[in-house]
Amino acid sequence: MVRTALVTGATSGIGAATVRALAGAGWQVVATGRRAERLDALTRELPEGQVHTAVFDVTDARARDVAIDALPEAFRGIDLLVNNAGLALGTAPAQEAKPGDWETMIATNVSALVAITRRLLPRLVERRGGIVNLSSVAASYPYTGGNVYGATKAFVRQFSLGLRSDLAGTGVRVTSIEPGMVETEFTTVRTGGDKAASNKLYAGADPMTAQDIAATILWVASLPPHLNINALELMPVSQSFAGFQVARD
Ligand code: NDP
Ligand code: 8X3
Repeated sequence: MVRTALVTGATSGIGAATVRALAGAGWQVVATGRRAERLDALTRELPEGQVHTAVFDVTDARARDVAIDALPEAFRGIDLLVNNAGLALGTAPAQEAKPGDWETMIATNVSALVAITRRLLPRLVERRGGIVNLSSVAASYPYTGGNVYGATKAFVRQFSLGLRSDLAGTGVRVTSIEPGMVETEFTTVRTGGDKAASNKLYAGADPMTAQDIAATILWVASLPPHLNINALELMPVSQSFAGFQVARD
């Protein structure tokens, strides 16, 4: 039986790579995001009929409902939800951050993620499906300027564990994927379009790639049904931990 995945944030980075990886493994995929032309290009790359695109802003409740209601019959039975759409905005310390950036991160990374999950849960339960949520190392390790972004990802991690608890006995699997540095458009978005800052961050660092994370998501989704990866933290070898800071007089 062909299985169907719905991947949010499929226009770029980890989401686009996940659509390619799942489709390559024979899954049907609903690919979502705001940039229609990117979704169209992705669809053209893959065998006809394997990908259905749904263009909507995850923070727009009405657009979300319309898109999910409009899924064609062949794509309605979702077996895997990949909650990937998300973003960081800004690197300033909390006392200098823009409140609007905080609101956007919470709306996208938290409120939209829980709404989509709630909406699709009955179908996932019916089909003993799975959920993969994109959290981050920022959920566990605070860093200066990570404030609300890290907090949203901590929410995602804890929500994932809470879902595991609630879904006991349903056969539905839930995984929190917690990557460190992955080279995507993430930093360009975070810096408000500063491509040079993005290039500088990744230069010489040998960061993880979107394909690395997509292969991990595919692996998680392909495990035998009695196995659940609760949480999985990944980093490039080049990235590790630094000590606490001390502010002195
Ligand atoms: P990208 O910026 O490359 O991709 C982000 C995706 O999210 C895009 O497809 C974008 O689509 C989508 N998105 C953002 N806002 C919305 C919205 N309001 N409605 C619909 N879609 C939206 O970043 P990544 O691939 O790196 O990020 C994917 C996920 O992985 C995020 O949740 C991120 O926090 C997480 N992550 C990333 C890490 C990294 O180092 N790159 C590390 C750890 C976690 P569009 O703009 O077309 O709508
Ligand atoms: C993205 C990784 O370290 O930039 O979630 O917060 S980090």
